[in-house]
Amino acid sequence: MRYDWTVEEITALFDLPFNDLMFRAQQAHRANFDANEVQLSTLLSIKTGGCPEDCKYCPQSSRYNTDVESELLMKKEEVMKAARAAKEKGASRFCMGAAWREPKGRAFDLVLEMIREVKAMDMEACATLGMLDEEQAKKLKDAGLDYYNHNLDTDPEYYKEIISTRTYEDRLDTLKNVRAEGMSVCCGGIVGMGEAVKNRAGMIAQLARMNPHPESVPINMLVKVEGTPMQDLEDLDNFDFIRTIAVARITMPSSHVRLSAGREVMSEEMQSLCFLAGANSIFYGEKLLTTGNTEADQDKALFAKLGIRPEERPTPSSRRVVNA
Ligand code: SAM
Ligand code: DTB
Ligand code: SF4
Repeated sequence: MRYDWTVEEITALFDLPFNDLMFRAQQAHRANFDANEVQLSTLLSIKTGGCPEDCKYCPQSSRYNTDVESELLMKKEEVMKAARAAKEKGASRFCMGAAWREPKGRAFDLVLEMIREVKAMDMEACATLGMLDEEQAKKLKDAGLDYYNHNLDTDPEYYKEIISTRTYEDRLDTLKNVRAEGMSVCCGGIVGMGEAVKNRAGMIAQLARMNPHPESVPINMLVKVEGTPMQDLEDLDNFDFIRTIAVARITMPSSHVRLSAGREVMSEEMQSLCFLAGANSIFYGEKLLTTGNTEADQDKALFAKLGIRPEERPTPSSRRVVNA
């Protein structure tokens, strides 16, 4: 396994002829995974809107005038109902998201209770609650949390154009605290925010230089939400997105690469190319956090056409690891 990828090397991967890139991605994928299995995670926004941060892509920031209203933390019973439904539909992981800068006070204690109950249902638990200090990471671990999602979103250079209320370093510190407690890291970014290929390569380099690599790498296509500063950005070329997935697969061969936000507007053929490029995880269920997602029945139909099976609960330690 390599942890010394340079931005130049990664840019060279982005520049490969498409068929060569896909071939390399398939080789890495097949050496580490069953190429016909995809892991299913279901998301729930347990605390929506009213966020003090200024992430320019995000409909939940209180600074932008979007249709998202600020809501209170959901009641535990409602969250458990959603977790049970996700399990019944076949998801192996339940991810709870909160529009917070960081967790605080009684609300954090309530989230810890939710995590304990999801674990009692025999599902993997993931949360994304903003920045964490060491003590908060420990509390999450003690509650049984398996994964913590905290994205880098882009490379350190382009980051300054996207968010001003927290630094890249803050993000890396949170990831360090998650790792120190032995939780699995879910960390990726967004493509289609007007960044250049070198920024995409810079983001992948940040992820692929982590040792160990994040176990889960969500690659989101920007969802352009009305009212956010990014509402009128130009559409990303689909091939640029597929290439990003392939490069993530090659550089982080034993990580789950998730075809994340943006699937709702992708054709079946586009999604299939993403799977061919090495994506082996999706968000499953009709909603992401505040925006729509492909219907579960449509996903099942596509899986049937492609001969893809949902992955049973993954056991990272038993994965074969082969160099790219
Ligand atoms: N507030 C917490 C945080 O920022 O860490 C957790 C929730 S936040 C919504 C989780 C991630 O969702 C962001 O880091 C970003 O990568 C992704 N995201 C948010 N809005 C998006 C959009 N419009 N399109 C694509 N991805 C988006
Ligand atoms: C991630 O990388 N993508 C998810 C999850 N982690 C939390 C969120 C996507 C959000 C898309 C916009 C929305 O629904 O609000
Ligand atoms: Fe808040 Fe997270 Fe949205 Fe940023 S991405 S505005 S921190 S909810």
